[in-house]
Amino acid sequence: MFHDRARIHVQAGRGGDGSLHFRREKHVPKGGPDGGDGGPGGDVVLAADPDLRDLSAFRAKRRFKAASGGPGRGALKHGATGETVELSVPVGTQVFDEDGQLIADLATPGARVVAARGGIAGRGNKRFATPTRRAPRFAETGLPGEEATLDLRLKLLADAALVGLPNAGKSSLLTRISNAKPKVAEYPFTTLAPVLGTVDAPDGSRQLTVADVPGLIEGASEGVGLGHEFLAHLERANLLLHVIDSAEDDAAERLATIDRELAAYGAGLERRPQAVVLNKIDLRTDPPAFDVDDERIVRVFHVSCATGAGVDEFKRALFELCPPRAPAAPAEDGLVDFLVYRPRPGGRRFRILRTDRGFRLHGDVPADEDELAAALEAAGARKGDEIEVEGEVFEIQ
Ligand SMILES: Nc1nc2c(ncn2[C@@H]2O[C@H](COP(=O)(O)OP(=O)(O)OP(=O)(O)O)[C@@H](O)[C@H]2O)c(=O)[nH]1
Ligand SMILES: [Mg+2]
Repeated sequence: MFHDRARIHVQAGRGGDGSLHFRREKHVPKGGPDGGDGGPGGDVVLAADPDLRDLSAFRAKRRFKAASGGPGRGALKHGATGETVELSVPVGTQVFDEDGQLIADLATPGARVVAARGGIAGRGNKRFATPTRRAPRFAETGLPGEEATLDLRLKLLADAALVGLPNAGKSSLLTRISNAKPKVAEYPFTTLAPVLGTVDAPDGSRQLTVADVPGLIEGASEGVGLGHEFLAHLERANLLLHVIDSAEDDAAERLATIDRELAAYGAGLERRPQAVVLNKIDLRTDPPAFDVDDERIVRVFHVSCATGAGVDEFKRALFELCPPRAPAAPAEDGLVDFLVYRPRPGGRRFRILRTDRGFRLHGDVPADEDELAAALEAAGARKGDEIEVEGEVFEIQ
């Protein structure tokens, strides 16, 4: 089974208590305060792992708790930092909070987000000593860690995705062009879960990923058949490959059926560029007629997955139709940037990135301070962390 959704509960560790302690040494009757601080609680972190295929690991275990920080002790000993719990998720996982707000989009290998921040540690009594209060008889307790219920949603990352009615030959085509071996059979709904295939350029210079998604039928967007469960996996494909069984003469009608479902699903799928692949031409004596005037249709191919006719040409063209994605911005001075927060669509004017020194704001500085504060909090920033804004470094207040 393929699991593209999971609901998990994360609980960060509690901060350790500060110590209430006075120095005790031989021949020193009244030592001063020397209670150390507690250690901060451990975070729960989600990290995108390119080796994971889906979210099925979260079927067995859904609750995760990071370790508490250790208590401070005398002689100014700090408590140990609570160990972080790191949960691996497949690349392409989006994280939503209970209100359905997107917290993070872990769309690149290694991308991380702090899903629950560890509690702040309590300070030891030494910290409260002043010239007038030389023997503070108190220390702080640590604060509880954050807790959250999160919805994880995997949206596959592919350059192109195969769409079409059941039995059109989508899986047959993926088998022809890629390393994937999806099941092929003469009955509808053979493919029950999305499959990703890697396609090598004929000259070996590039690779593309193509997703095979279960067949769509009329009503798919409302839950008929299997399709709508998987329409989300089309969202990130730059090109839709519309496979049509051309044995019958109603190709345009079949195209329209699928188009209605894409439009009903929304998310811009109905505006995506499409290549039409008229398959099963071996079953015809004449070439299939297809004259649909639609600006989204960038190319029309005639192929037979049975004989292989037209498949090489299709494969070559696929590399022209899917230009290389812009390479990720080169890391300056070895810094690794991870997207950790992106405001909701509509307000996508800035992003908070995590660097190995702290955080960096990309894009327009938000005029609304609360918006910035919320973004920093969602990104896991704490008071005292550094954030770089337009080349200047600030301490977060
Ligand atoms: N004659 C002929 N048969 C084909 C061709 N391509 C696929 N088929 C057959 O069509 C049937 C369906 O092929 P699949 O690749 O499983 O179709 P699909 O679109 O993945 O179907 P679902 O997974 O059910 O959505 C199988 O019996 C294939 O062998 C072709 O070019 N010519
Ligand atoms: Mg299939």
